[in-house]
Amino acid sequence: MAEHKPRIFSGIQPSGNITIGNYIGAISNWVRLQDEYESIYCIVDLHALTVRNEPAELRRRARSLLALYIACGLDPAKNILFVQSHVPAHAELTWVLNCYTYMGELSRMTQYKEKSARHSENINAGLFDYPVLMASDILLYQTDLVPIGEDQRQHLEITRDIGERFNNVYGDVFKIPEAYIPKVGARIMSLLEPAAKMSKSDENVNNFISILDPPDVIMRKCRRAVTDSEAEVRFDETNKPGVSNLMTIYACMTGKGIPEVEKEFDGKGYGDFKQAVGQSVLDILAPIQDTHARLMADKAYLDQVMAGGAARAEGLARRTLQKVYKKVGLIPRP
Ligand code: AQP
Repeated sequence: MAEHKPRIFSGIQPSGNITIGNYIGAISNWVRLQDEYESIYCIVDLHALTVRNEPAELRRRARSLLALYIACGLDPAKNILFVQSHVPAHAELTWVLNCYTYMGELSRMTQYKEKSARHSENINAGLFDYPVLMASDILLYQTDLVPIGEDQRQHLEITRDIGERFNNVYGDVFKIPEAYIPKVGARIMSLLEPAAKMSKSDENVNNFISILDPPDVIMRKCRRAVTDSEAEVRFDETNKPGVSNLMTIYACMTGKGIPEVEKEFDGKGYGDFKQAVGQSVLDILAPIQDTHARLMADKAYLDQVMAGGAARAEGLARRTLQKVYKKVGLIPRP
């Protein structure tokens, strides 16, 4: 009998070129987990509509993100890789779950508060409802584990709350998922403002390293990253947030522990340290960038992966959606 593996679901919005924060906090863990789990990784393009995009650019970024998933090491033969808008069940389940989610709990979401402050000209209902779409993404697939960065912890908690609330009324319809948040690298900070999270949609490109930045840009951004006046490579997130963030990046890129990094740079200045951080990022990103460029030139292959992934995801998602429709009292289509 085939062994039944627990299931993973996760995704990234094509809201910009993904950063080393997205790579360290999410994708690198997905790659590590892909053999142990049946994994479903989504390009959550519907989520990206919560802010304004240039349509052709959004399409390009979604395709590029699929190429990056593969270039980072996600094997399309082992994992289901697909685009959220290709599987209508995500939007359909969102409507149902909206009716089981309270305005009060959505208005407490940190991301909603931050994004509505940042996009005060466009505080749309989609931004408010973002966590319900995310809950639908996860619950549709009867997911066991959701590997995410720290910033998504609150959204995973509301996903669990919505799922449990629904199950309490209708029986065990949804599996209640657990979060998988890495111990190191769950919150990579902005390079120039280390009190804020590194984000791909940041207006200042010097705050993040994009996974597709050319080598000279990566080295320059590392050189310019904010540190402090102590000239001591020591991990102390409260008093040395900039240096501690660079240490975390270096540790994640090299696979070294933080104490080992402290020892390695004992007595060395920030110049040497930043050079080493930049080089460690380049070493990881160079092969990813090469593969990404090759895949982007092969539209037929990316289309084939997208179509195959959507077909497999659709089959799983429909099963859950039909169960939900039946439970809430909708007539099955004759
Ligand atoms: N700085 C970060 N450090 C560690 N993990 C991070 N993630 C995001 N930023 C960091 C994780 O990456 C995954 C994808 O996130 P998303 O695209 O769905 O949305 P997000 O969390 O809002 O990421 P961004 O980069 O900040 O996007 P924008 O700028 O569009 O809002 C998630 O697992 C997230 O935790």
